[in-house]
Amino acid sequence: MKILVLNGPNLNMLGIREPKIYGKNSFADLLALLDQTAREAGVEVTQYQSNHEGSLVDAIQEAYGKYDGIVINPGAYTHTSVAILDALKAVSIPAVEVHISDVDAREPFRQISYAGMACVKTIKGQGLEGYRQAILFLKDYLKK
Ligand code: CA2
Repeated sequence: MKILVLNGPNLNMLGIREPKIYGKNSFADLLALLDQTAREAGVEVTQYQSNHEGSLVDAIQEAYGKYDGIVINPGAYTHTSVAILDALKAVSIPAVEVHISDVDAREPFRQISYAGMACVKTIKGQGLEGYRQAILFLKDYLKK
């Protein structure tokens, strides 16, 4: 089972600022957690981070026929990108949306998610642990 984890803009800056919102863990810690989860769950996990909307759209398109599931944290593009929503719909790969923070408890503009409209599940406010939950959920979902 092959899962693609996509991270959007600024997520590579994790741990550098705003620890009250995003926690103290770094992006390197997230990559380590993904590796550990992949080993434990017996699934293949590939991670890609980009600050560019089009690169994320390209990555989703390139996943077609190669990956069984997608975990996506589109960062700020969550709240703006119809292009990412359309790409997820186009490839029709089961996707889980992850947000480290509880977006529902923040500014009103963070309460709209375009990408989430094409996802089978959204996990928010669980910190980096949300990525682990998303991979385990997809493993189970894809088996059914
Ligand atoms: O909670 C999440 O995971 C978000 O997707 C994170 C995005 C934010 O725009 C979304 O509304 C919710 C931000 C990515 C990280 O931004 C940083 C900002 C300052 C320091 C480090 C990272």
